[in-house]
Amino acid sequence: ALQGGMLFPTESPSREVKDVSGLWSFRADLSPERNRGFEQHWYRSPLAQTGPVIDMPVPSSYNDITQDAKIRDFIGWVWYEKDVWVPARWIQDRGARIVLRVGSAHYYSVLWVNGVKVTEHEGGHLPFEADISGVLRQTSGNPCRITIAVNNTLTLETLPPGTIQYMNDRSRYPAGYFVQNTDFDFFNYAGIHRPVLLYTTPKAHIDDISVETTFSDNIDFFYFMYLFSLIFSSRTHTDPMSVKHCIVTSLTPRFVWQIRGKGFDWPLVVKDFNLMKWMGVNSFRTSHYPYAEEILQMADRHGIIINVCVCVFLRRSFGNVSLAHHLTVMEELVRRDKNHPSVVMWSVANEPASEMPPAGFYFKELVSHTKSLDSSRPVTYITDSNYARDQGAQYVDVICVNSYLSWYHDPGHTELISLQLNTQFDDWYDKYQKPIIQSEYGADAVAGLHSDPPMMFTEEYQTTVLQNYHNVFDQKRKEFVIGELIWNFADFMTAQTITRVVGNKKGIFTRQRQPKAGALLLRERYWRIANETG
Ligand code: GCB
Repeated sequence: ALQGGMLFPTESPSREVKDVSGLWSFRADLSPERNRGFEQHWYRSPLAQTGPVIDMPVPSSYNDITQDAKIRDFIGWVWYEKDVWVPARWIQDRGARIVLRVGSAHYYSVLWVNGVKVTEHEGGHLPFEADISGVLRQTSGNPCRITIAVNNTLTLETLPPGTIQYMNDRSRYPAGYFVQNTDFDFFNYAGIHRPVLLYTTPKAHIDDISVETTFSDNIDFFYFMYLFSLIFSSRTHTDPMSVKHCIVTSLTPRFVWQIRGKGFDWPLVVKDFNLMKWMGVNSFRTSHYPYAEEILQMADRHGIIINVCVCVFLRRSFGNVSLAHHLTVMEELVRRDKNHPSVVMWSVANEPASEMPPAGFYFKELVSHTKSLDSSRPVTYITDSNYARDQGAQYVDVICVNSYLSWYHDPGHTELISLQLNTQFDDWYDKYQKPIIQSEYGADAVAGLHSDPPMMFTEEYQTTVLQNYHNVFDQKRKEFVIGELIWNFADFMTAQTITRVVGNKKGIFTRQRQPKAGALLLRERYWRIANETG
């Protein structure tokens, strides 16, 4: 189990926070083995002394910052460095603890301060930190030099997993040529994605707290009511809009924008919350990885509920190594997010290969471990497996199903959605008698592309798919369907493949956050449901 807490750094009379984000020096290690930085100890001296450096903003993905496709598609170690001034009183005050904290960096990170290694961390979306008081007091250096090496390589042991494939056919590929294969559908943005902070606490300090939320209402027998009641009782600024009898109407914001990739960006976060409120959305799913804590804080304040996800696409790895790492990631996630009233359910995976035999044991362990970390919230994972072959649904509290009827199956045949979706829901419910959320559904639409009768990739086709799903939701939510989450809030970047036209276009907003016809359809629907259910 993890040692200690991971409280969000907040200023107080006894704690100071210094944000050292901004412009950092940067170099990608383009050497064939990608290991020159470690061989030549790039952390020992200023980075500019061991080779050329470029400016790199933090927080931001590095991929889209330059004009160089080698940087966009880089796989391996990149090196970041910044000189920062540590207030003299922090260093002099022996009762002060000085901590260096990285909100997140994708995927594997090593940290040095003045050439001394202070920590390393595996995992792309959760914070890590190191007490650097000792190093700062021993190495007299001020300004102090922070060096962070970040490696985005994904393997079968990482979450999300991936594989590195060497291309050995010398008639087609140069020596040493390799590619990163992944099974997930978003661009593998990399770099330092969330703020880098220095903060102090007194030596004797509170390291962790646990807030227990209680119910303020007689809400118990439906799961969706349970979901909502958590917010009701524990928010300090309660939104007067009553949501307790309504279904989860929702979407998946990605907080990924142009240029900065996955880099945390306040204007984007506030814009996306404004768009969600404009639409009447009452929840969202952090679909494929944990989002920044600032986003959870926004959700707490605005009364939007979240289902937090830890990882994606366990398509191939069901080994013991990945289970052990997966349990650790759940510990890090629950430690970080347990006190957010907006977090109403833990999701341990997205579209795993849950029909494979090892999946039964894997999900049994994963779900029970998560429940042992937090017994107050339901646990789920998102499945796209066949109900009859799925091995893990028996362990979850809510069944979350993704389906793309008339898209990946029966393309063009929206008239089949009603029959197939009814069958999908009845199959799952008859087998498990558990509440069901449609956790993804949708269709790609290139904004501005039109056709009537509708054709795939037009705005009309997207709205027709949504409308057909909604007709079924409206019947089934009287029974056991407790939520609908459209895929996706906004278009987003993916790897280059023949099925993606500069990214995934299933957004109801473009990447620039302009609405397609589907956004207006959903806006009308969500407000109508909110009004009907009071
Ligand atoms: C899914 C995945 C999501 C994809 C989506 C799609 O089921 O969870 O990552 O982007 O389908 O559009 O194919």
